[in-house]
Amino acid sequence: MTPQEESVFMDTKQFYETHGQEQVFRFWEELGEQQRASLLEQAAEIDLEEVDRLVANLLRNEGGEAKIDFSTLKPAPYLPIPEDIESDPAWQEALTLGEDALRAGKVAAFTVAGGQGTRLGYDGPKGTFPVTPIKGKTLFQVFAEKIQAGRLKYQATIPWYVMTSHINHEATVSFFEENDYFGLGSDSVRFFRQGRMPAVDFEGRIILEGKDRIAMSPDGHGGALRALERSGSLQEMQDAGVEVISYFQVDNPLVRPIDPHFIGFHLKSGSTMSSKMLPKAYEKEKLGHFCLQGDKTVIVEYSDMPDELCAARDADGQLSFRAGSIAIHIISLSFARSLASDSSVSALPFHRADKKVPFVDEAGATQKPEQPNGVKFEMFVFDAIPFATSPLVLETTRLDDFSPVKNAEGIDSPESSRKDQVSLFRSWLEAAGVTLPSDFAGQVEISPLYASTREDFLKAWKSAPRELDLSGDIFIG
Ligand code: UD2
Repeated sequence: MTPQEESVFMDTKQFYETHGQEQVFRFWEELGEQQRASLLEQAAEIDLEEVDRLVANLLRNEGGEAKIDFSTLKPAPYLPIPEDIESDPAWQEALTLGEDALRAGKVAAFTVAGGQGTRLGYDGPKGTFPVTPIKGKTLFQVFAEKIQAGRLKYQATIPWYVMTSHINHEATVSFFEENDYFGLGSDSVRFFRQGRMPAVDFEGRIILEGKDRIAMSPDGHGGALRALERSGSLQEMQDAGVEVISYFQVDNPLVRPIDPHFIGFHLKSGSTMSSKMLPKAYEKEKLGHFCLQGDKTVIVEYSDMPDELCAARDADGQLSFRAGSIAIHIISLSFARSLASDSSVSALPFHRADKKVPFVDEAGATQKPEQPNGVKFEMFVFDAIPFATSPLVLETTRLDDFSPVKNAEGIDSPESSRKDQVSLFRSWLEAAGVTLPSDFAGQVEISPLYASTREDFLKAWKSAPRELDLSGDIFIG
């Protein structure tokens, strides 16, 4: 090491010692030049004061962090979806507003794709997972085609931002390159990495996962706001005239990334962060709950909601806290910028997640624990809602917006999602007057490039109906 490097190391080590984190350098003497440089780089990325604060608040419960008061929690109001959108003046007005905003280039699409997808057991960025029933298109391809359909329909460049993490960034970008950006053009798809946080043990000590590697993990999708700002994406959007960001998760092939009704309601209501909701299908469905705490709209995550509130029912038998969040939002650009840059509100709270974190033992070997041994810290994007002006919650229907792929089997699995996609596409065909045989057992898939909404499908079909072979799978593209 040069004397200069030696002095950087001494300063860093001392700083870590003052924060009780000297164990991070315990294998220093055994490390080669490159390993030392890499460890120092990782150490420099960590905000130790933030770690101290989180350990005090979330591990030692020393207060400070605002907690939910369940005794005063109320269900948040939402705008219900009417039976027939087409004859509802408010929905038609929203449609016009949303379509105008799209034509004027005021909308950007944004996917959070930094998660690790552990539950699915798939080795690779989740967006590269095949999901459609016949063609096996990947999640990324489905979103790309829906965005492309929106671009063609509204004759606008709808830029697409994709947030990755240090774990999947390269693989994600390569996947788009290999697929020629699905025809979107590389200049209108932008990738940026989210931040990361160190994992700590239950005493608050930063965990080493290798002699020269700190256990770091993505800082949660709430990290999107600061990562959007840090990467220059918000400035870029502003320069391009974008005013609203259509936010969605990577795991949901039924999402409509370009939904003019939703955009229109957001604009019309003066909301700065709007959300789609579904009535929960059952008490413990794994959806955040839209609630009111005082006059603030908040989302209480399913894992934090007490059982009795999940089960509470209104006089008519409906679940009281039925408004479930499906993690689809419209965020005003100005709001995202204010959150990311104003330090008084930028600090979205961190949540604690106890996890099995691989660690290095005294002999320097990496061990995989059987039980949770550490804590990861994550921010949630929906914690921005209490800071929003007039946050709107809009009801949608399940088939039109939500069938995520989260688990390898059962609920929210590739199989259940394929089934839902087929049900949606069948319903479009039936609305167009195509009667499938009662014993039809095939798959149905409609390409977003043919139509990505029911209305567009009916229009396209009416103008050029096709002869379909109903004896097997039906693909319309
Ligand atoms: C999320 C919501 C839940 C409900 C559900 C609907 C949270 C905490 N809960 O549950 O209330 O709306 O979705 O499907 O969000 N991600 C990142 N970076 C990270 C962590 C996650 O980009 O550091 C992305 C991830 O790629 C995925 C999304 O965020 O697209 C959701 O993450 P999750 O699978 O941890 O959330 P989940 O399904 O428990």
